Order: sequence, then structure tokens, then C-alpha cells
Amino acid sequence: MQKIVTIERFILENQPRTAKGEFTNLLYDIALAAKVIASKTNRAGLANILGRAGSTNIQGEVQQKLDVFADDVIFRLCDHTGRLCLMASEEHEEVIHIPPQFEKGSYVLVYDPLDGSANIDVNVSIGTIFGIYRCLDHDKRGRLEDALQPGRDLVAAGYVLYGSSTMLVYSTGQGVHGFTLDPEIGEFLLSHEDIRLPEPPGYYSVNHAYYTQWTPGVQKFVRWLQGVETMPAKPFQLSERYIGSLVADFHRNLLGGGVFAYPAEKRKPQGKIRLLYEAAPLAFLAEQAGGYASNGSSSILDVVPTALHQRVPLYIGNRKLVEQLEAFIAAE
Ligand code: P6P
Repeated sequence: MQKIVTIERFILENQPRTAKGEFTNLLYDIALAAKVIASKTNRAGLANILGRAGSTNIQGEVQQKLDVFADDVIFRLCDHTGRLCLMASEEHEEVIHIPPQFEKGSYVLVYDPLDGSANIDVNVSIGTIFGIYRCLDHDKRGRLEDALQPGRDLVAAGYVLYGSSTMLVYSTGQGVHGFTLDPEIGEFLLSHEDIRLPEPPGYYSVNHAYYTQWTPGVQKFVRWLQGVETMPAKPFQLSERYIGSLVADFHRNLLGGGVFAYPAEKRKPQGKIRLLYEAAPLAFLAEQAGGYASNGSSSILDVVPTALHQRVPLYIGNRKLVEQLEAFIAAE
């Protein structure tokens, strides 16, 4: 019988020697939140949770009920555990302090509870993205500075993809590992150990509708991906796949090899993707899988956030593709 490895067993067997239970248990908490969110996501059309919650988030985006639900689940599963000193969520304008009655912990959790939520009503895969940092202040009160750390300082990052199956993919700096939820037993089971971006890459993902908004170097890069530009030689053919849900597009490129791009635009010079809880955690995973993530000129992991919800141009996936993008932009 094939060895059955639950995420709990894998975390325990692979936790850094120095890790205390706090970090390991925080990963359990996130896996539990993923199960709870998955249970609602898979029946969104039935549970009268479709459509607008009426409220809008700080991005001015109309909040879907599932957005609000996912954000609430993560907060309520993590606020009292004594493992965190602070949280930051895409759905909250300010940092989220741990309620005073609860013990503080050593870690910061940043997260996008449900990215791609515009896709909920059309039954397209959506996802949760998270990153974990160490608290900087030793009295663990948790301040904004604890959340504004560069991705290079992440101790863990991952995502949950609510798709044809529910997958949790994470890294603690020892490779990238994927777990698939078995809904019959309610366990995440190891299904993709040590994920590496394959060579040659198979895909590129970008929204061509914005082509006229891009700078010449980015336009040239996309024409190169298409084979229209023929220098430098590109001895492989790519397919274009773009689902408009970052976690789904990233996951496909992670498993099949490729590059995802949400470029800077003339009207949006910082692009659309958020640095803290979207680009940086995915950049951490990409590097752990042998790839690279850039803002167009340097590693996403080296960008020090100055605001919780700042955006960043994002080019992420196979290193050679992303470095070629940087070269085209540098030659603009
Ligand atoms: P566009 C979803 O709203 C999201 O933030 C990402 O999940 C996705 O990659 C991107 O926006 C899609 O944006 O402008 O191509 O529709």
C-alpha cells in the first residue's frame, strides 16, 4: 500500500530542527483554515453565498461573500492561538492586531484570503495566498513594521488552490511541496513532493488586452514568447494560458513550466498584483522551485514594502524567461 503522508506528518518530519511547536502548529492552523474555506468554496453556488456581500474592501472592490467568509475564517482560527504577533490581510486597510486578551506569538501572518474572487460566480478556480515572517519586536506587540518585511525574510509561504481538487502548496525554505485534499477523510495528503519548475517551460500567462499599455521592452518580450521576435533563439514552443486567477495561473506554470506576467502599465505603473501578500509569497515559492520573480529590474524578494497594499509589476516563473524580460526592459 502506498505510503500515506498527511500534511501534519510531513510538517512534523520536515520542520527545521530549531523549530518550536509554534511554527509547526501555525502551518496546521493554515491547513485547517484551507479545509474550512474549501468546504464553502466547493458549494458556493448552492449556499446562497454567491454574489456581492454589499461591502467593498479597501481596494474599492465589491466584496464577494466568500471573500468575507475566507478572511473571517483565517482570522478566527489564528487570532487566539498565541502563535502570532500580527496579521495583515488584503481585505483589511490596516494591520490586524491580536486581541489583547490573547497571548502573542513570534510570527506574522500576511494573506490574501481569496484571490481572484471575481471568478467565484463563474466557477473558475480561486485561491488563498499566505506568507509567514518572524516578529521583529521582541515584546511582540506587533507593529506595522513587522508586516513590512521583504520577501527575502519570509520563513514560509504558500497557497491554497480551490480548483478541480483543493491543493495546498507551501515551502519553509526546504523545497516546495504540494498536498491534495481528500474530502472523504478531510486530510491533505502529500501528492507533489519537491516541485521543481520543469525545463523547457510549457506556458506563458499574460492579459494581451493590455498590450498597448505596456512599455516597449515588455511588448517585445511578449512578441518573443510568441515567436514573433526571434532573437535570442528560443528552442521551444510555448502555449498561452491565462485564466485571470493568479493562484491558478501560477500553479499551472509551476507544474508545467512557464512565466506569468502582470506588467506595469502606462496608467498603472505599479501594475495590479500586491507585493506583500501576493507577489512576495509566490516569489519565495518560485525561487524554492528553481525559478525567479522580478519587478522588471530586480528580484521581488528584495523589494522592501513601504505600504501594506502596495502593488508591484510581476514577472514570475522559469528563471531564463524572467531574466530575458529584464534584458528586454533594460534595453528599452
Ligand atoms: P486582469 C484577480 O482579481 C487578480 O488580482 C489576479 O488573481 C489575476 O491574476 C489578475 O487580477 C487578473 O487581472 O486585469 O487580467 O483581469
